[in-house]
Amino acid sequence: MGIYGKNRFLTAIFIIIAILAAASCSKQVSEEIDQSVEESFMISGLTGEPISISIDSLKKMPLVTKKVVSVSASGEKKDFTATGPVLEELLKSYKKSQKDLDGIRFIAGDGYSIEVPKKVLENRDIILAFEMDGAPLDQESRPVRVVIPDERAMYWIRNLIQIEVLHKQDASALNKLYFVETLVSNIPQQDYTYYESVDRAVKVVDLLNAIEKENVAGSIHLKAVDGLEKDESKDVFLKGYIKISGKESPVFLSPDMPKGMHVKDILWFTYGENVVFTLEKGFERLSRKPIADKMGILINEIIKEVGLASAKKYLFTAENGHQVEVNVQDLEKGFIYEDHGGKLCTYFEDLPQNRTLEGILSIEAMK
Ligand SMILES: Nc1nc2c(c(=O)[nH]1)N[C@H]1C(S)=C(S)[C@@H](COP(=O)(O)O)O[C@H]1N2
Ligand SMILES: [Mo]
Repeated sequence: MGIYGKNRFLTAIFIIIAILAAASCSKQVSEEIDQSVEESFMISGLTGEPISISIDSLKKMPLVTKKVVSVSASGEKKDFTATGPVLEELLKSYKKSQKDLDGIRFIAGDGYSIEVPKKVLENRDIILAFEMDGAPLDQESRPVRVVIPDERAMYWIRNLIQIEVLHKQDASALNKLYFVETLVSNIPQQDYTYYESVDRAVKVVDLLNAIEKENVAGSIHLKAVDGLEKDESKDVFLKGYIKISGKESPVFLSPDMPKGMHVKDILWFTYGENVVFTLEKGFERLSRKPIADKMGILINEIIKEVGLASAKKYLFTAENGHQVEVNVQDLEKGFIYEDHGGKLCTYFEDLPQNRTLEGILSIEAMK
């Protein structure tokens, strides 16, 4: 390489260094600009008008710094230190207390949202963290990461943009129980791709329409086989699917919903005065008993598990429309089992078998 060539080489290196320096410089500048943007989130439903809360104003409030452990759905644990005011402190400036609220919903910028039930509001500190481990939050978590020590990480919402204060009517008594297996065999099903497999799913809209045509108010309460319980807004629920075959079914999900909002292995969920129960999942949680060459579950155990209203008589309805009334005393001898064709059937031990139904759809507490 001649002198001239060497110079050209050095010039090229110099230019590259200059470009890199400029790039890193402008990156720094853009980060600074980003941080100086007034970050904020909204609170709705607390007072008449929605309120905007700036992160700068949070920083001026009494702060807590707390060592916390988050436990993910898979059981993985992470330790960190969260810094921020508690929600109760923020509500105090509006003369409110979280203990008096019916429920709140945290809404994130990425489409994730979660309802925090009254029980959690009554018992837990809710930290509105703007710092983790002494450093500003990462881009995914800003402007606030909610931290509720001793509660599941599903409540620890990142990227908080809104707190919706919920106003709830008293939950209605549950009068009618449906079996999901029979329900879904009578409504349209479709293919649903779930990771590597193609399973079957139904639209939540179709499922709920098969139960009740009228508009039902209130949240949906779901319980999974591992004991997880969760409220979901009707709006969110109606946009989703229930996957009914393959892994983790029944699972509430939707292709355009963050995975953290999916509810796997549903044992039951409520819809107004109705509760939809999965017999197949009942076998994993309730005691089973052999009937002939099949396994059954005591009807009373199912009723107790879902909290169906007590009554003197219960009306059993099959998918073909056949109905029988059963006295509460006879119920303790009753079982539900799945026959060889996959149909859910009733069986009443030591009783005349005129109470037997095939393709059982629902059990209703008679008023
Ligand atoms: N904005 C937002 N926050 C979220 C979620 C999400 O998808 N988006 N997932 C939640 C769920 S289900 C869990 S288990 C935790 C996971 O927290 P990690 O990512 O810090 O482990 O965040 C919660 N907060
Ligand atoms: Mo999660």
